Amino acid sequence: MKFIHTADLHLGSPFKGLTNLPSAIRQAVHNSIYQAFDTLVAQAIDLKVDFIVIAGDEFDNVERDLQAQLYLQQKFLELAQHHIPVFLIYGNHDYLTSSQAIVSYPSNVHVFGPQISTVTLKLVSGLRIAVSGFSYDQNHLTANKAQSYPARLDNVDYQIGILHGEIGQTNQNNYAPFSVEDLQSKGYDYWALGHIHQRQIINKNPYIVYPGNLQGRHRKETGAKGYYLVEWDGQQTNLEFRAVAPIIWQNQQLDVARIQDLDTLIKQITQTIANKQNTLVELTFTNYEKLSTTIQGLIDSGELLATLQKNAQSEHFNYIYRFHRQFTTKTIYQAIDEPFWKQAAQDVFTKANLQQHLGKLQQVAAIRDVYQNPDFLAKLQQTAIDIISQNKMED
Ligand SMILES: [Mn+2]
Repeated sequence: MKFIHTADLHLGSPFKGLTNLPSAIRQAVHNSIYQAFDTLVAQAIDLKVDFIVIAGDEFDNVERDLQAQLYLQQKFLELAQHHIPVFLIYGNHDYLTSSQAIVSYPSNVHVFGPQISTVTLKLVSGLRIAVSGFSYDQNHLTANKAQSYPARLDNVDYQIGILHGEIGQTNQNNYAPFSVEDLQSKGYDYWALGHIHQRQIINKNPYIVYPGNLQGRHRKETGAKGYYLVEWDGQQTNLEFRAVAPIIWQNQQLDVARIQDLDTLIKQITQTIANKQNTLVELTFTNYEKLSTTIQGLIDSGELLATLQKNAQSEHFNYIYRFHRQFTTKTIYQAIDEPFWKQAAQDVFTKANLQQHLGKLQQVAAIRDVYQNPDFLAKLQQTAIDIISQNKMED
């Protein structure tokens, strides 16, 4: 028995902030999710999987882009022609509302409603499969839904729980918070999770799995993206990650500490991103302060990046969409003029400023006590220093 576990397609993603890309690359990015799912469906048919599980956030937003809906309908029809069932839930991004205009899916697709329910399926091989799940009917679910899933059915060979959510405490987390123990206690054979876009196997016995999203959509969703092919041999469950995302977001680093001239820098940049295809690269220069000021000028002004971008190929591209300048914190810190910093700190962290900041809160004795503690000003200054040195020296 084998099935595909995927989640978080986010069809209809607007891909904000990519307006500066060359049009061919921008088009490729916009098509990428559809292309990734095309590949998934083609492989499902090729591999003759028994069914597909989609664990929420099929659509990027509640209104559900019509093109995305018709696309999914078409893909589900293709799967219907090959007798491949689909079990799906909706997540926090595409939760069910009464005002949605929704296209219908063919009968091979089972959509779970807002109440937790279980459906069974008998495979051609005779194996009996149960799938339990529910769809969001609101953006936030602070209740622990996992605990309300039914115990494993006795008369099935394999039971799967589909859940869109994240590990956390009830009422402290908005996405159907659960614990690993909650899931384990149900006795299911596999938990098909969605919501977290980073692929991860949380537990192996039974498998509790986030497949991650199918296609990265921005600079924080880096690396290969795809789905899990899950096989059960009657004893053991085995997982195989299959990358299908046509475009990869990647962070690359280049240490520029020893680079003294522009030719070397350009050569090393080119080498760093070589051998990559259809990759959007954020390139971080480490030890940035070691570069000469003239080279820094070319980077700071955006001229170097713009030039490299202009020369980038739009087919099989490895495109740098952003330079990130990373300074050695210690060095930059020493570079701040010491007397100047001290003067600034004295000017900012005064009793008068603090009192003004406190306002009416001064009337609360406990708060006033804290503020009047002589160590407090010093602590505040140190905190400011820490924050500045950790976060603010980066671009
Ligand atoms: Mn999502």
